[in-house]
Amino acid sequence: MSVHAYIGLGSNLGNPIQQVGDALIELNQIPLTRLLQQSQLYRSDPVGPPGQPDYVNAVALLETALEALELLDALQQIENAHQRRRIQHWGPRTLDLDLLLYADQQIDHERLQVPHPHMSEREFVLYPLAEITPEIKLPDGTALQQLLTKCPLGTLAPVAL
Ligand code: 5RY
Ligand code: CA
Ligand code: CA
Repeated sequence: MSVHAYIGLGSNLGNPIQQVGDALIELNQIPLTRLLQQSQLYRSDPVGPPGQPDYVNAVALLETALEALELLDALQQIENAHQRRRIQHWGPRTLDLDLLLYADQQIDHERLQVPHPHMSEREFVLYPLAEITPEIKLPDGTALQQLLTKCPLGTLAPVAL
């Protein structure tokens, strides 16, 4: 049985455009998984600790036969292959892969919370997600379009390639 899963990608170190571009290819190479859709790449100011470089973000839609925790393991392997180092909480990173949505499941596990706990307030998640699946609802029934009305674009803008 395959399900749809949405992944948030982010990078603000070591050529972020390339990190995110490479990660999209690597998502498609996860076992029992294929990349169905990807958003444009977006640039935005960092949310969190000040003094970080700008972020590049995107959202991908996967079809996968992996369980949610198996998919999480695969995402963390890709982060590790990108030399991700955990120095500062919410600090700069070469690659961050967040499991945003998995089927219509709500998951509260010590390693994984789905939907991603902060996705409803983050313009760098909601706008790329709307590009792929504008009509989506979260597992609690909230429409993405409803969340977007409360989430200004801020500094988010498509990356000029
Ligand atoms: C808030 C705090 C920390 C939101 C808040 C983080 C990204 C957060 C980022 C990213 C952009 C972080 C996590 N309130 N800023 N800041 N893109 N990740 N633009 O992917 F997201 S650190
Ligand atoms: Ca993360
Ligand atoms: Ca994140």
